Amino acid sequence: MNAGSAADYTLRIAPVTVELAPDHILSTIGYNDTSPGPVLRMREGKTVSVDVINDTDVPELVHWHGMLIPSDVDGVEEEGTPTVPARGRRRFQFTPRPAGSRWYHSHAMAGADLHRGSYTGQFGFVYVDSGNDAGRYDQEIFLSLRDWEPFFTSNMDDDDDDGHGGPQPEKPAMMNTDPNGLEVNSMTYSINDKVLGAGEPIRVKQGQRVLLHLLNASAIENRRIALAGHQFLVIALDGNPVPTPQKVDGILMGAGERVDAIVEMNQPGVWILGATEERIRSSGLGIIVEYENQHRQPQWVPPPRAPWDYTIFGKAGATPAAPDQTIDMVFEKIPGGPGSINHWLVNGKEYPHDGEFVFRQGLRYRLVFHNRSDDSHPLHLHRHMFELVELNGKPTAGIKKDTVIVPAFGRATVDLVADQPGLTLFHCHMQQHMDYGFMALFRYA
Ligand SMILES: [Cu+2]
Repeated sequence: MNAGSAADYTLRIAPVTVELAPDHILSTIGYNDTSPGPVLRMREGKTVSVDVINDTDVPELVHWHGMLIPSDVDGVEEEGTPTVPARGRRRFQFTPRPAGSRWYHSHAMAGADLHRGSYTGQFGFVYVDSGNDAGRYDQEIFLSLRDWEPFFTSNMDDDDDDGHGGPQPEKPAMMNTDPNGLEVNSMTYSINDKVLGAGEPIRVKQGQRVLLHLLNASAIENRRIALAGHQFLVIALDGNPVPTPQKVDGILMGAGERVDAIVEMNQPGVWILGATEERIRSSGLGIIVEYENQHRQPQWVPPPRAPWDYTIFGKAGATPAAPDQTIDMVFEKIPGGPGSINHWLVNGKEYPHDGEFVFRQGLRYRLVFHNRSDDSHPLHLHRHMFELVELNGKPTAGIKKDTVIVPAFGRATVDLVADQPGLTLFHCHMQQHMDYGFMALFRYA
């Protein structure tokens, strides 16, 4: 902890330019002169020090998403992590765990300022290595899905959201029909720092197994992707191996979620890996996959439209242990009306609440997420992993996550053991929803 000695990692927060394409260069805030920031590799269980240097004029926070680490280093002001002051620096020390695909990003509030927090380029992968990775793949590639140049709009299309057409167990009999307020949308999309076609392709050879680490680093949107001509073998969700790996044609990821998937390269050609929604893909969200000695135009083939269903990756027939306590959480939208921003309620109130959410150390909790709104929300619990036990009435077990999409008017139930004393933030991972009420703080009794 000696400030004179070098830390294991240094992250410098400062203005950066991102060359999405030769004719499209934008200015944002990033880490170490790049966005995304560097892929940080850490060893599970080996304590690390990180110097965060803030070369901007506002206080910042670096959150370590998906790690089981104490509140004072988690990177969340509400949990008591000290901010990194404007033009200042601070050293953090923690022991990364568990192994798997994690990420780091700004946890600053943004409110109506679309140049702050997770709207900026402050994000990157952390890969926590267990030390006994079998490594049954030929290439390992990190891909983060992003949108840029956000703006307010009252006309939000959400073709990517599931739930419309599916079961809607939480649809209220009486709907609030007030006019909707402003949501945030984007003009430009990328994978890592390049729009489709502007960067180097992923170069593969026939017969290779390619391990993709996928992250939805969007501040505001869930995203569905596919790789033309190929299937993904999903092996981990939010960095945690799934009980039943399955092949799928498309992957839906909520903001903040990660998926690890193996692709067997058995279809020589030149293909597009990208957003299934045409507008998003043609606005940049894609990357070319090019087989050796193949030179034709990149091909896109729409995948069969199948709903995203986490439960296919679960343990069939397993019943989770009964919880010691069940906590119901009901989420509702207060439509903002023209020109104003929607607000969000957790159990009838915007954040902060008066200490309703309490864990007792060692007890097993069941959280029931009732989404009584017409949006799908990626809900994130800090500093803990939960096990998905039910989605819209379908039971499951064995899927460990830190973020779960609860579909529009849908319900998800998760179990966890309260074994990480300290303040623990819970929120929707869409920055705008979090900033306008969709947040709760758990404390330990
Ligand atoms: Cu939300």
